[in-house]
Amino acid sequence: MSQIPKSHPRYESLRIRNLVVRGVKNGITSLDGLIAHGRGEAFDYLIGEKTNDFAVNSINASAALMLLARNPVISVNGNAAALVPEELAELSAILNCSLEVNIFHSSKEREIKIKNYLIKNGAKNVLLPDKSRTIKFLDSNRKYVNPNGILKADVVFVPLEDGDRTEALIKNKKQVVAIDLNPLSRTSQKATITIVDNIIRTLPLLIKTINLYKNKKFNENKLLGMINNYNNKKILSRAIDFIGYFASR
Ligand code: PTJ
Repeated sequence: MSQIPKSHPRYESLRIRNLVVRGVKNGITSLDGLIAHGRGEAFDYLIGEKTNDFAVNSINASAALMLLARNPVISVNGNAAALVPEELAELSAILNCSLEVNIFHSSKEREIKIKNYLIKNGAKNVLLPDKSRTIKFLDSNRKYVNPNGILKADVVFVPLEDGDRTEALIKNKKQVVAIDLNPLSRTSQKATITIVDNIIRTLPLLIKTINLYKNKKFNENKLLGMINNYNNKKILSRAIDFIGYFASR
């Protein structure tokens, strides 16, 4: 892996890219994860590589939804694990919920490596899919779920993935919080709440927001009000408008 001088104008972008490359080398991230990351980089460029107000609105609503959930669960794939392992562990601790390894490109070996990597980074409760339990309306490897995690969850947190699952989770009567830099993706369009931002920037902010709501003892009505006032279609339109404006400057 190349050493990047801190003075490089694209230092932060190259630093993040290296995390994914390291993930591949350590057997955590799939080769396809590199392509997914490149797509994300392109969209990140188009949103100015910063957390915009439309993402902050989604993060606030997501914090409320996750705090109100009876059985929230955090789904983890090879890219998310490589990029934000400590933050995923912390989120699972503050929500008192499980992390569940769920990958598209089937590999038992990679599932175990992801689990061990999360534990090494502080996670206490990491579930693996149970090959005898499935959710409906899905044919890919993502259909296999853990009965104590995704199967019984009412809210599933899905940080960055391809678009075959969110719609299926919704049809399985679950609510989905997704992070996706591409506001046009199937995942973005189908999720209950879509955070159009880089997972690297979102996770610390989401953790901060959940802690704030907990410290201020926001009650159920207040949290429900935040969710009811949230409109995902409008948020996605704002993100798409922003990209149009940003690209035409
Ligand atoms: O580990 P696996 O086998 O489950 O595979 C995971 C990947 C991500 C490879 C798989 O789900 C996949 O192929 O995904 P896609 O179809 O490439 O979609 C990934 C989406 O995530 C795209 O819409 C990207 O724009 C977006 N994305 C990529 N990097 C980031 C991101 N969104 C937020 N933050 C990122 N850093």
